Amino acid sequence: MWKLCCTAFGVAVLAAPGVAHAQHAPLVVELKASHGYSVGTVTFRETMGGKLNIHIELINMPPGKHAVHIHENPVCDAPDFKTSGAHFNPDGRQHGTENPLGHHRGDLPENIFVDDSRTGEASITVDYLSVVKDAPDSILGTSIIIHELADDMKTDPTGNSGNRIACGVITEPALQP
Ligand SMILES: [Cu+2]
Repeated sequence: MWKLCCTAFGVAVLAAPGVAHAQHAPLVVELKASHGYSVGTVTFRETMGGKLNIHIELINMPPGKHAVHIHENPVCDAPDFKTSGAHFNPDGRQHGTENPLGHHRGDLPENIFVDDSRTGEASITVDYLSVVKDAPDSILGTSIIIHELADDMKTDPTGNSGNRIACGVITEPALQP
C-alpha cells in the first residue's frame, strides 16, 4: 500500500514499503513557490550503487534554466526562503561543481530546464549525498531550493543563481505526524 501523509508544513511524503530491491523507500518532498502553492515534487531515491537519485518535476514555474541546491536549514519561509540559510556545506568548501576549491555538498551538477509550458523535469544522480538517517552525508534536516536563474557552477557562494523561488523541506518520514 502507498501511504500519503502530510506534515504541518504541508510536505507530502510517499512511503512505499517493500519496493523490490530497494533498500530504502523513496522520499518525496513537495516544492512550494513564494506564493505558497505547490509547484512540483522532488523524489529522492537511494540507488543500488549507493548513490542518490534526485528526480525533480516542476509545474507553473518561469521558463528557463534554474539552479537547484540543498540548503542547510529545514525551513521554507515564503516569500524569499532566506531562512533556508546557505548551501549545505559541512566540508567548508566553495561553491560550484566546476570550482577547483569546491564544491558545497549542497551543489548539484545540473540545472533544471523549464519549457514554455512552464513545466520541467530533471533527474540528477550524485555520490556525495544520502537520505539515509545518520549517514555522514545525510540531507535529512535540510531543504531543497529552486532559484530564479541558472547556476554557473563556479561562482562562489551561489553560482549567480539569483533569488530563491521555490522550496521544500527534506525531513525524515518517521518524524512526520
Ligand atoms: Cu541555492
